[in-house]
Amino acid sequence: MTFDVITIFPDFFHGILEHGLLKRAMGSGHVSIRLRDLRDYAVDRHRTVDDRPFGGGPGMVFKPEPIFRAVEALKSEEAETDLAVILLSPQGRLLTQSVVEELAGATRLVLICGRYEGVDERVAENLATQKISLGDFVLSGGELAAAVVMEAVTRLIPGVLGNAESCRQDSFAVPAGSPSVVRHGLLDCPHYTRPADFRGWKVPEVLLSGNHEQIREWRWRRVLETTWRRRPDLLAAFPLAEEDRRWLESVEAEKHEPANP
Ligand code: 9D3
Repeated sequence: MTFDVITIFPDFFHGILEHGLLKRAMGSGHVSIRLRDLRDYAVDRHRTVDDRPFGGGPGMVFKPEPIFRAVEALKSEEAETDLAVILLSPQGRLLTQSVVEELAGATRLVLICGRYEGVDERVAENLATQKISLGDFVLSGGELAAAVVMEAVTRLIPGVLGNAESCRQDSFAVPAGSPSVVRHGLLDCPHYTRPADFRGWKVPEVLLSGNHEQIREWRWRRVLETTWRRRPDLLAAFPLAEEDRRWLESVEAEKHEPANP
Protein backbone atom coordinates (compact mmCIF):
# COMPACT_ATOMS: atom_id res chain seq x y z
CA MET A 1 0.00 0.00 0.00
CA THR A 2 1.28 3.43 -0.91
CA PHE A 3 -0.08 6.53 0.77
CA ASP A 4 0.64 9.91 -0.83
CA VAL A 5 -0.12 12.65 1.66
CA ILE A 6 -0.51 16.17 0.35
CA THR A 7 -0.11 18.70 3.16
CA ILE A 8 1.39 22.06 4.07
CA PHE A 9 2.65 20.44 7.30
CA PRO A 10 4.69 17.35 6.33
CA ASP A 11 6.52 17.62 9.67
CA PHE A 12 3.26 16.90 11.44
CA PHE A 13 3.56 13.26 10.35
CA HIS A 14 7.14 12.64 11.47
CA GLY A 15 6.16 11.77 15.04
CA ILE A 16 3.55 9.17 14.09
CA LEU A 17 5.75 7.64 11.39
CA GLU A 18 8.58 7.09 13.86
CA HIS A 19 6.55 4.98 16.26
CA GLY A 20 4.36 1.93 16.47
CA LEU A 21 2.36 0.31 13.76
CA LEU A 22 3.07 2.68 10.85
CA LYS A 23 6.81 2.62 11.51
CA ARG A 24 6.77 -1.17 11.64
CA ALA A 25 4.66 -1.48 8.49
CA MET A 26 7.04 0.85 6.64
CA GLY A 27 10.08 -1.04 7.92
CA SER A 28 8.68 -4.37 6.71
CA GLY A 29 7.80 -2.91 3.31
CA HIS A 30 4.04 -3.38 3.64
CA VAL A 31 3.45 0.34 3.45
CA SER A 32 5.12 3.28 1.79
CA ILE A 33 4.20 6.78 2.92
CA ARG A 34 5.20 9.67 0.74
CA LEU A 35 4.79 13.12 2.21
CA ARG A 36 4.26 15.85 -0.35
CA ASP A 37 4.67 19.45 0.72
CA LEU A 38 1.88 21.33 -1.05
CA ARG A 39 4.09 24.42 -1.28
CA ASP A 40 6.42 22.52 -3.62
CA TYR A 41 3.59 22.57 -6.15
CA ALA A 42 2.77 26.26 -5.87
CA VAL A 43 3.05 28.21 -9.10
CA ASP A 44 4.65 31.43 -7.81
CA ARG A 45 7.97 32.16 -6.18
CA HIS A 46 6.28 32.96 -2.87
CA ARG A 47 4.98 29.37 -2.85
CA THR A 48 1.42 30.60 -2.30
CA VAL A 49 -1.13 27.88 -1.57
CA ASP A 50 -4.10 29.93 -0.33
CA ASP A 51 -6.08 33.04 -1.19
CA ARG A 52 -9.04 35.11 -0.02
CA PRO A 53 -12.51 33.67 -0.67
CA PHE A 54 -14.50 34.98 -3.64
CA GLY A 55 -17.62 36.70 -2.35
CA GLY A 56 -15.83 37.86 0.77
CA GLY A 57 -15.79 36.51 4.28
CA PRO A 58 -13.17 35.62 6.84
CA GLY A 59 -10.13 33.43 6.44
CA MET A 60 -8.35 31.89 3.50
CA VAL A 61 -9.10 29.08 1.06
CA PHE A 62 -6.68 26.60 -0.52
CA LYS A 63 -6.16 27.47 -4.19
CA PRO A 64 -6.90 24.68 -6.68
CA GLU A 65 -3.72 24.87 -8.82
CA PRO A 66 -1.14 23.54 -6.31
CA ILE A 67 -3.40 20.64 -5.30
CA PHE A 68 -4.14 19.69 -8.93
CA ARG A 69 -0.43 19.94 -9.77
CA ALA A 70 0.53 17.75 -6.81
CA VAL A 71 -1.96 15.01 -7.70
CA GLU A 72 -1.18 15.19 -11.42
CA ALA A 73 2.55 14.95 -10.69
CA LEU A 74 2.13 11.72 -8.77
CA LYS A 75 -0.31 10.35 -11.36
CA SER A 76 2.35 10.81 -14.03
CA GLU A 77 5.00 9.07 -11.92
CA GLU A 78 3.27 5.74 -12.29
CA ALA A 79 0.63 4.41 -14.65
CA GLU A 80 -2.07 3.79 -12.08
CA THR A 81 -5.50 3.45 -13.64
CA ASP A 82 -8.01 4.04 -10.88
CA LEU A 83 -6.25 6.13 -8.25
CA ALA A 84 -8.29 6.82 -5.12
CA VAL A 85 -7.96 10.52 -4.32
CA ILE A 86 -9.37 11.27 -0.89
CA LEU A 87 -10.10 14.75 0.37
CA LEU A 88 -10.25 14.80 4.18
CA SER A 89 -13.21 17.06 4.80
CA PRO A 90 -15.93 17.68 7.40
CA GLN A 91 -18.34 17.19 4.50
CA GLY A 92 -17.16 13.67 3.72
CA ARG A 93 -18.80 10.36 4.51
CA LEU A 94 -18.10 9.14 8.02
CA LEU A 95 -15.11 6.88 8.49
CA THR A 96 -16.28 3.48 9.77
CA GLN A 97 -14.58 0.10 9.83
CA SER A 98 -16.40 -0.87 6.64
CA VAL A 99 -15.06 2.24 4.89
CA VAL A 100 -11.59 1.34 6.22
CA GLU A 101 -11.98 -2.20 4.82
CA GLU A 102 -12.95 -0.77 1.45
CA LEU A 103 -9.92 1.55 1.44
CA ALA A 104 -7.61 -1.32 2.43
CA GLY A 105 -8.49 -2.97 -0.87
CA ALA A 106 -6.65 -0.26 -2.82
CA THR A 107 -2.95 -0.33 -3.67
CA ARG A 108 -2.50 3.42 -3.59
CA LEU A 109 -4.35 6.15 -1.72
CA VAL A 110 -3.83 9.88 -2.13
CA LEU A 111 -4.80 11.86 0.96
CA ILE A 112 -5.36 15.60 0.57
CA CYS A 113 -5.24 17.56 3.82
CA GLY A 114 -7.11 20.86 3.85
CA ARG A 115 -6.59 23.75 6.25
CA TYR A 116 -7.96 27.25 6.90
CA GLU A 117 -11.61 27.81 6.02
CA GLY A 118 -11.51 25.11 3.41
CA VAL A 119 -10.42 23.99 -0.03
CA ASP A 120 -11.59 25.43 -3.35
CA GLU A 121 -14.70 23.40 -4.23
CA ARG A 122 -13.30 22.46 -7.64
CA VAL A 123 -10.90 20.09 -5.90
CA ALA A 124 -13.83 18.15 -4.40
CA GLU A 125 -15.76 18.23 -7.67
CA ASN A 126 -13.08 17.50 -10.25
CA LEU A 127 -10.06 15.94 -8.57
CA ALA A 128 -11.02 14.02 -5.44
CA THR A 129 -12.80 10.71 -5.99
CA GLN A 130 -14.22 10.80 -2.45
CA LYS A 131 -14.38 12.86 0.75
CA ILE A 132 -13.95 11.38 4.21
CA SER A 133 -14.79 12.88 7.62
CA LEU A 134 -13.90 11.58 11.08
CA GLY A 135 -17.13 12.84 12.62
CA ASP A 136 -19.15 15.84 13.63
CA PHE A 137 -16.52 17.89 15.41
CA VAL A 138 -14.20 20.60 14.18
CA LEU A 139 -10.50 19.92 13.56
CA SER A 140 -8.05 22.57 12.34
CA GLY A 141 -7.17 20.59 9.25
CA GLY A 142 -7.08 17.22 7.55
CA GLU A 143 -3.67 16.05 8.84
CA LEU A 144 -4.93 14.31 11.95
CA ALA A 145 -7.71 12.69 9.90
CA ALA A 146 -5.20 11.48 7.29
CA ALA A 147 -3.11 9.92 10.07
CA VAL A 148 -6.19 8.15 11.41
CA VAL A 149 -7.04 6.77 7.96
CA MET A 150 -3.48 5.51 7.44
CA GLU A 151 -3.34 3.81 10.84
CA ALA A 152 -6.75 2.15 10.48
CA VAL A 153 -6.08 0.96 6.91
CA THR A 154 -2.54 -0.24 7.62
CA ARG A 155 -3.66 -2.57 10.44
CA LEU A 156 -5.80 -4.43 7.88
CA ILE A 157 -2.97 -5.12 5.44
CA PRO A 158 -2.19 -8.85 5.63
CA GLY A 159 1.09 -9.45 7.46
CA VAL A 160 1.27 -6.07 9.18
CA LEU A 161 -0.02 -7.27 12.53
CA GLY A 162 1.89 -10.10 14.18
CA ASN A 163 0.12 -13.45 14.39
CA ALA A 164 -0.78 -12.97 18.06
CA GLU A 165 -2.29 -9.58 17.36
CA SER A 166 -4.26 -10.55 14.30
CA CYS A 167 -5.76 -13.59 16.04
CA ARG A 168 -6.57 -11.41 19.01
CA GLN A 169 -9.93 -9.86 18.28
CA ASP A 170 -10.73 -6.17 18.08
CA SER A 171 -13.48 -4.31 19.76
CA PHE A 172 -15.20 -4.87 16.46
CA ALA A 173 -14.59 -8.61 16.38
CA VAL A 174 -15.66 -11.50 18.58
CA PRO A 175 -13.96 -12.08 21.97
CA ALA A 176 -11.78 -15.20 21.93
CA GLY A 177 -13.82 -18.33 21.54
CA SER A 178 -17.20 -16.67 21.16
CA PRO A 179 -19.86 -18.09 18.88
CA SER A 180 -18.73 -19.08 15.44
CA VAL A 181 -18.95 -15.62 13.83
CA VAL A 182 -15.49 -14.21 13.25
CA ARG A 183 -16.20 -10.50 13.04
CA HIS A 184 -19.36 -9.09 14.53
CA GLY A 185 -19.20 -5.29 14.74
CA LEU A 186 -20.25 -5.17 18.41
CA LEU A 187 -18.48 -3.56 21.37
CA ASP A 188 -15.88 -5.49 23.32
CA CYS A 189 -16.39 -7.05 26.76
CA PRO A 190 -14.62 -5.55 29.81
CA HIS A 191 -11.07 -6.68 30.59
CA TYR A 192 -9.31 -7.10 33.94
CA THR A 193 -5.83 -7.94 35.14
CA ARG A 194 -4.17 -8.28 38.55
CA PRO A 195 -4.77 -7.45 41.34
CA ALA A 196 -8.04 -9.41 41.72
CA ASP A 197 -9.03 -6.94 44.43
CA PHE A 198 -8.04 -3.32 43.85
CA ARG A 199 -9.15 -0.97 46.62
CA GLY A 200 -12.09 -3.23 47.31
CA TRP A 201 -13.18 -3.31 43.63
CA LYS A 202 -13.22 -6.99 42.75
CA VAL A 203 -12.74 -8.70 39.41
CA PRO A 204 -15.86 -10.72 38.42
CA GLU A 205 -15.58 -14.12 40.10
CA VAL A 206 -16.16 -16.11 36.91
CA LEU A 207 -12.93 -14.79 35.36
CA LEU A 208 -10.93 -16.32 38.24
CA SER A 209 -12.78 -19.64 38.07
CA GLY A 210 -10.71 -21.30 35.36
CA ASN A 211 -13.97 -22.55 33.81
CA HIS A 212 -13.42 -21.60 30.19
CA GLU A 213 -16.91 -22.49 29.07
CA GLN A 214 -18.41 -20.14 31.68
CA ILE A 215 -15.86 -17.44 30.92
CA ARG A 216 -16.72 -17.61 27.23
CA GLU A 217 -20.41 -17.29 28.01
CA TRP A 218 -19.84 -14.40 30.46
CA ARG A 219 -17.75 -12.49 27.90
CA TRP A 220 -20.24 -12.97 25.11
CA ARG A 221 -23.08 -11.76 27.35
CA ARG A 222 -21.06 -8.69 28.34
CA VAL A 223 -20.53 -8.00 24.60
CA LEU A 224 -24.28 -8.15 24.04
CA GLU A 225 -25.17 -6.19 27.16
CA THR A 226 -22.55 -3.45 26.68
CA THR A 227 -23.56 -3.00 23.07
CA TRP A 228 -27.26 -2.98 23.95
CA ARG A 229 -26.71 -0.30 26.61
CA ARG A 230 -24.22 1.95 24.86
CA ARG A 231 -24.67 1.35 21.12
CA PRO A 232 -28.06 -0.19 20.36
CA ASP A 233 -27.57 0.99 16.76
CA LEU A 234 -24.78 -1.60 16.34
CA LEU A 235 -26.95 -4.35 17.76
CA ALA A 236 -29.77 -3.51 15.36
CA ALA A 237 -27.57 -4.60 12.46
CA PHE A 238 -26.57 -7.88 14.12
CA PRO A 239 -28.41 -11.19 13.58
CA LEU A 240 -28.96 -12.42 17.15
CA ALA A 241 -29.17 -16.12 17.94
CA GLU A 242 -32.44 -17.15 19.56
CA GLU A 243 -30.66 -17.81 22.88
CA ASP A 244 -28.93 -14.41 22.82
CA ARG A 245 -32.16 -12.63 22.01
CA ARG A 246 -33.94 -14.27 24.96
CA TRP A 247 -31.08 -13.40 27.28
CA LEU A 248 -31.08 -9.74 26.18
CA GLU A 249 -34.83 -9.60 26.73
CA SER A 250 -34.29 -10.79 30.30
CA VAL A 251 -31.69 -8.02 30.81
CA GLU A 252 -34.13 -5.49 29.38
CA ALA A 253 -36.91 -6.74 31.66
CA GLU A 254 -34.58 -6.47 34.66
CA LYS A 255 -33.83 -2.87 33.81
CA HIS A 256 -37.52 -1.90 33.84
CA GLU A 257 -38.34 -3.75 37.05
CA PRO A 258 -38.76 -1.49 40.07
CA ALA A 259 -35.98 -1.92 42.62
CA ASN A 260 -36.80 -4.39 45.41
CA PRO A 261 -37.88 -2.63 48.56
C1 9D3 B 1 -13.95 27.28 10.66
C2 9D3 B 1 -14.50 26.76 9.41
N1 9D3 B 1 -15.61 25.83 9.63
C3 9D3 B 1 -16.89 26.54 9.59
C4 9D3 B 1 -17.84 25.96 10.57
C5 9D3 B 1 -15.62 24.85 8.57
C6 9D3 B 1 -14.40 24.00 8.64
C7 9D3 B 1 -13.45 24.02 7.64
C8 9D3 B 1 -12.31 23.23 7.73
C9 9D3 B 1 -14.23 23.16 9.72
C10 9D3 B 1 -13.08 22.37 9.81
C11 9D3 B 1 -12.13 22.43 8.84
C12 9D3 B 1 -10.91 21.61 8.93
N2 9D3 B 1 -11.27 20.20 9.14
C13 9D3 B 1 -10.88 19.24 8.34
O1 9D3 B 1 -10.15 19.50 7.41
C14 9D3 B 1 -11.36 17.90 8.55
C15 9D3 B 1 -12.25 17.35 9.54
C16 9D3 B 1 -12.93 17.95 10.64
O2 9D3 B 1 -12.85 19.15 10.95
N3 9D3 B 1 -13.75 17.12 11.39
C17 9D3 B 1 -13.90 15.80 11.15
N4 9D3 B 1 -13.28 15.22 10.13
C18 9D3 B 1 -12.46 15.98 9.35
S1 9D3 B 1 -11.61 15.43 8.03
C19 9D3 B 1 -10.96 16.90 7.69
